[in-house]
Amino acid sequence: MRVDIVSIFPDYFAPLDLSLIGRAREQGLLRLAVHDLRTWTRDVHRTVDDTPYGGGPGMVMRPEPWGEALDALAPDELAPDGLTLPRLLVPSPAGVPFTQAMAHELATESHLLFACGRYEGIDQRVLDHASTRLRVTEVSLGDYVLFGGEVAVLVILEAVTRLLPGVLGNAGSLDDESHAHGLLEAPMYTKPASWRGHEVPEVLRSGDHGRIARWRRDEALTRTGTRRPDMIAALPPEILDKRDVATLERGGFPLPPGDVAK
Ligand code: JAH
Repeated sequence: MRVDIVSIFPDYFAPLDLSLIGRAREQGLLRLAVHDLRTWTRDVHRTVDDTPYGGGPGMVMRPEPWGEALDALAPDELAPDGLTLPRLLVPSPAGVPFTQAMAHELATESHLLFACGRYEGIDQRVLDHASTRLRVTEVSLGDYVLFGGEVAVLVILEAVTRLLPGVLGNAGSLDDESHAHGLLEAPMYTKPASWRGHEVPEVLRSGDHGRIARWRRDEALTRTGTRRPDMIAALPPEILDKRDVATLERGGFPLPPGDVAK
């Protein structure tokens, strides 16, 4: 996968040299380049912002540098493979919610291009114009406001990169994790069995794999019911068996609408 990032603060992306993302880059699984938006300014002050039409506080990112940046990084001419037109992602509190499902979808793309806004955002015409050539998605990580899109890009890239073939050693760990099956995960423990007066639950030391699986399922259900009732309501009811229903009813959690499995 190829990834280009455009930002007025390229130093924010230093962590992408580290850890598993750094290794994915060294292995050639991820070809990542960070670009300074000011590369595409033409005035002596390398200005990227201006006052908003219609008035109001703050500044808006000028369209011209963004237009030139996107022209340079997503040229009109397709490469011979016909697959190099990138998907343009723009973090914004006004975007569509970023989810694990979207991370999986983005992990299938061959080229992602991230545009990091600052101030009150990017002139709307940049996205309107880009939409005539590229697939543009404004994406939100949650209902809060940051100084700019940089940290959101780090989050999105981490979620996507770990899904790329060859990046995670153990492929199995992707299947059971939270959000893979619509429930939060059961708590995890390691040695020692007793620590500062807190014990590892006996069932996990029993060696009885059936009991352990049932316990973990019940913990996942009750945790999700307590912390994320919205996720219980959104479960496909057919993934719940009779024992799941009994666990949810015991906890007083409402069942998702529809028929559960036998
Ligand atoms: C703030 C440009 N959903 C997280 C998020 C993403 C982007 C921004 N804020 C929050 C943001 C200012 C300018 C983007």
